[in-house]
Amino acid sequence: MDERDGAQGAGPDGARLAALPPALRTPSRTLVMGVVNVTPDSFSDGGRWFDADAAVRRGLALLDEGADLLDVGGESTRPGAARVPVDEELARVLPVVERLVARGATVSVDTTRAVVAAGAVDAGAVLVNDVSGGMADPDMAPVVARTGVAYVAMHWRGHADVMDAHDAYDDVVADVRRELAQRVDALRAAGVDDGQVVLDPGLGFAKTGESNWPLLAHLPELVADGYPVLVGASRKRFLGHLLAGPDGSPAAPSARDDATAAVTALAAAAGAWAVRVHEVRASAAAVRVAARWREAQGDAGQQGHRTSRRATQRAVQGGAR
Ligand code: PMM
Repeated sequence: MDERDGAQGAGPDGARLAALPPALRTPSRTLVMGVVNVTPDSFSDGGRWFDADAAVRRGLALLDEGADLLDVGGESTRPGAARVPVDEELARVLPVVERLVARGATVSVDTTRAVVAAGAVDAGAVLVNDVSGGMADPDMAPVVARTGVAYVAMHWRGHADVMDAHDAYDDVVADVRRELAQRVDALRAAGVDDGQVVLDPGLGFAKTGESNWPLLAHLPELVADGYPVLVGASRKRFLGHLLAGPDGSPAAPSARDDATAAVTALAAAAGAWAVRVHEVRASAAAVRVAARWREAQGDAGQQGHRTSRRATQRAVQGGAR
């Protein structure tokens, strides 16, 4: 992606992600976004939090476990899933957003529809998490521009019912970065400010199996493009395959949480802005480990510098062996 003026995130008021509470704009560690799926059929936690009361309880429990923000979604993106009617999505999402905001949560809405995004922002959401990066609904970018909310543009090549057929890449890392840069151009053209944008490589979306690993391994390159980066590895199929049993059958979604936390630690060490996870506690610990790790790398660099200066002094004084 080209380095461009503003790519470091000066928003209209000079702040990156200005719609978010100050602590979440330029946090000292990777943030943990807890997933609140208000869907009967999400692949990883399908149906468990389907009614509004249960979803709100789940959101509050995730905050207790250390979530920094909550991502409320009413449409499953499970591979093969059919679309939910817009009225149904609105009815699922809006009451949950409103009630979690009323309880003090920082809320993101996971939707590809502009009308749902606009309704959720009216209900208090400060971030729109659009897995289509604006491709599914031409009205999305204008809503994001008008409201000034933070906006996650994820790498996407088609809805859940067809996405597995779009897993052809020459070089998955270069292709994803280029296609994300195209989304940023389209967002700019619609009046969205660079400072509103978070990018996401879209693990598992039009990426079956092996193409997810290079994206994780090359995360520092995406981070270096200058936008905050969100990583959503939680409970995904590629982790199920990694942890397959002796008969080759993938580990169940609920058995992928330890691997998810391992990805969180590595993504945080690579400089991700946030991770999106179903189980928060282990990831909340992992981001803290990674923050100290990165901090100590800085210290170690300085200590190494001091050590080598001492060695130089000894050498100058003739004491070096
Ligand atoms: N993955 C899912 C849903 N929303 N949003 C972003 N930004 N990134 C993701 O990787 C992502 C997402 C699918 O997981 P779910 O059905 O368990 O919520």
